[in-house]
Amino acid sequence: MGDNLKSKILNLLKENHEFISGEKLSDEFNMTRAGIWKHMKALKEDGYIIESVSGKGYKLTSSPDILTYEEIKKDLKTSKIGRNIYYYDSIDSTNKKAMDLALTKKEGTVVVAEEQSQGKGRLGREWISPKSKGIYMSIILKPDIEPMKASKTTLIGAAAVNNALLKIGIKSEIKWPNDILINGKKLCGILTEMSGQLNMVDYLVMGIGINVNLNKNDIPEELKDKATSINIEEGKTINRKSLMANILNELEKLYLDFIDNDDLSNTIDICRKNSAILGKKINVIRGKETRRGLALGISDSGELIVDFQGIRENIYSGEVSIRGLEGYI
Ligand code: BT5
Repeated sequence: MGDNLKSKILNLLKENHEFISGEKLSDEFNMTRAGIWKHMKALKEDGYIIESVSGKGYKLTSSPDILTYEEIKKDLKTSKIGRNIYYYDSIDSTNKKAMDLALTKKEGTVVVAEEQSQGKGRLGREWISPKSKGIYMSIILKPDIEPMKASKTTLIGAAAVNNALLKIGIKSEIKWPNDILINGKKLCGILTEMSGQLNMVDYLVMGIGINVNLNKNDIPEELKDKATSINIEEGKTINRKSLMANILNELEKLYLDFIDNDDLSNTIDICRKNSAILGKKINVIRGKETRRGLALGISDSGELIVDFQGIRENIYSGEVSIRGLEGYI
């Protein structure tokens, strides 16, 4: 209740560029002047700068760089993805939280955090998540599909990130199935987790981690040759709020194509056109086994087509890691 009122007050402050009197606010929300003052104090603690002048009232002069619904909704054009956001200043893992919430929350619910203490990569690996420098979010999806098809949603996520970056003039490459690279270094990773039965997915959680404004010092020594951020590559600070909203916008379009029309063609097209590995020699790592092959293409249903010494094989995502033979990718 308190939070709801706080966000209503915030909305009113955002809509008005002039001072609003304490009296008007207390009438509007049917609460005492002291009550209004308490909410203003809470907003200030969240990082909002609010001028208060006696006789004039309150005026919002600046908003913090945080990824709450209030802050991203201006740029959000979706109907369901991102319309319900759980925001955390700090959390262990947004994927873990989203998996816990998924059963009881609507499709499209997003969990986002400013930092993660136990950000997860695939296969028990770690995702470094320094505070307020990246976007760490998990989207709850409930597609009516078989578990075999679930890994395709990772490609939808990768295509959405690639498209959203292109919209702000940043060219990236997709390393099938779950990495986004700039200049051969990893900028974003996607981890899709699932809960389902033999023939039906109950829910999916698509976790997206993006290095946005990390500087060189934010990247641990052992990752320096394979990880990067938009800021490091482009030399400028990027607006995380609008990037997050744009990724959700792109994601919803591609996701609805997939579940409403069983159409993955736009996603596949983006993954092919912006691929970091097609035409290149790669190592395909499955468990302890590493095989060398040539990445030939991506099939219409999203598998990687690899030539292993003359024998073609379709590789399903989720079960392998891909390494380029030169450099990291
Ligand atoms: C991934 O795993 O790339 C999936 C990462 C998903 C992270 C998101 S953040 C929001 C959501 N909540 C979570 O808890 N997770 C998701 P994988 O392909 O296994 O890559 C992990 C490897 O990438 C690590 O072993 C490191 O080598 C490297 N790495 C770790 N942190 C990185 C970072 N911030 N940037 C680039 N590379 C990183």
